[in-house]
Amino acid sequence: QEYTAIKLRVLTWSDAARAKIQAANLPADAQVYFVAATLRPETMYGQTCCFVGPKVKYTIVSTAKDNEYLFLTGRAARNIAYQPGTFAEWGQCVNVLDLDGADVIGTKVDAPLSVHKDGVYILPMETVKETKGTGVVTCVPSDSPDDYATTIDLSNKPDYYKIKKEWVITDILPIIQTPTYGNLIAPTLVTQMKIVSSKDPKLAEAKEIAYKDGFYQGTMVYGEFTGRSVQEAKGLLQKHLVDSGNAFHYAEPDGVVISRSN
Ligand code: ZZB
Repeated sequence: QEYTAIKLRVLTWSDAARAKIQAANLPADAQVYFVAATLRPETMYGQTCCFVGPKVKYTIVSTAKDNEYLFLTGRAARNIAYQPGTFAEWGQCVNVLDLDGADVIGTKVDAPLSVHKDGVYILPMETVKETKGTGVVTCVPSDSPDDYATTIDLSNKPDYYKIKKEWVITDILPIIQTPTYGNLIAPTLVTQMKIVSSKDPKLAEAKEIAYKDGFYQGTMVYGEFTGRSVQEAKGLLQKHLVDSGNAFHYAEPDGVVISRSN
């Protein structure tokens, strides 16, 4: 799978994460980035939050470049260390601190290209898979049915999810128009298919439809490439994000988990 890995810079830590980070003695000028693996770089304008699995294990690793640290699963960190470019030395990723997803909920991050310029929050998504991508999922509720369904759940039951209601952005920005589903494909599909929660099995089909329709029929209705097809805009926005230092390519090895004994 060929992902674009988007870097969301930490603005303020949640209380639980701050305590552990202080104990781990990160340098004062450390820049930590949540790394979200996406197949949809053209949708990044619409990021409203970023998801972690509350029970998933994550790690903060040093890239040994410019006081830069990455937050992601240990498995993804090792895979990325074996791709040239992101870490100063090939194969060298120094683990600084292990954290649970639950620790970082409420952290505020800067999401590149998002219209929410003051930052967005790290929120829980129970369906995040530890074995896919980086275990960090940036949320675009206009175009991802899973993200929309999770947003509704979080906004309806903030106490249950141990979050503040004001961390959940429910205002949804149209980014892509398709002839069949209008300019908010994910909310439209969730309503039409009577999807009732973020764990509804019908979400797999909704995601399939949203990918296909968005890619083959979609036109950008927001941002620099307004009026262009999604097929064109995808590559242009990926390049823009990579060239500006806000993302890098992440090719996930198929079914192979690189591991080391130490
Ligand atoms: C932003 C985004 C915007 C995404 C969208 C999708 C859509 P796939 O198709 O199964 O390979 N994702 C990434 N990692 C995980 C994970 N560990 N657990 C759960 N979900 C994950 O999945 C790739 C997409 O699934 C990624 O692209 C990411 O969400 C999420 F408008 O990033 B995406 C119709 C989908 N639209």
